Amino acid sequence: MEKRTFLKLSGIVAAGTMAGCSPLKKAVGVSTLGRYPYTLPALTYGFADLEPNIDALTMEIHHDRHHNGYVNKLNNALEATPGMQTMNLEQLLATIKPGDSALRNNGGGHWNHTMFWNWLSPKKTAPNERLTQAINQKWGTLEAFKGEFGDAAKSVFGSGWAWLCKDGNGNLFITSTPNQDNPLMTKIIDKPGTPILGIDVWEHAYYLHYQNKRADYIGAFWNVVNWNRVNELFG
Ligand code: MN3
Repeated sequence: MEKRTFLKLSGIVAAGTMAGCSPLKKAVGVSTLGRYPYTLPALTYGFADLEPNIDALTMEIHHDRHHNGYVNKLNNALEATPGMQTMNLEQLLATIKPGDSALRNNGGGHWNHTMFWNWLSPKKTAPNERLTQAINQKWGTLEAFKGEFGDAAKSVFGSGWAWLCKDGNGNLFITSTPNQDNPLMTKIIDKPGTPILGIDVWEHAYYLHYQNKRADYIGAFWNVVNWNRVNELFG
């Protein structure tokens, strides 16, 4: 991982840990990723605030039940592996191996969802000049980038995520991972990187409103992307 980005992610973690209680309320981008024992971060907006793009009931179930489940199971898995309790979540994800199923599924689940809530916003935002330049350099236009990212999200077979990542040289690339894997799991996945945007394409993320129409959910996702957060992570 690029040092600058790693420090930035670690800084977020440190800020979350020091603030103690519900730091997600303070500012977009500040998370409670922290360390063991992990807690479910509060959303910075209401369940209904992303409607009609993402419906309130989906947001509520997704956050309160699915994400909460990953947090609880991650803490349970870490109870059994005390040697890993002192790592922060990014270190943990970089350490685990393919056979560490509970830590892989639930550590990934907690990281992915904490990031996901902050990649969404009811406010209209846009990529800044620096990010726009990088996107144009790689894909030609923002629309072309969205097309390729959308194709990656559509072609995840079953459950998983699509990502816009930065590699070690700061170059952008699109990738996807199955289940709750993510590009920080350097010992597990083929194409490691630092995610600066991700979309959850598990059916639980969209099925109530969109049923089998994953492409419509992906289209609507762009209406609620928090580009301020993506700009910040791009650096
Ligand atoms: Mn999910």
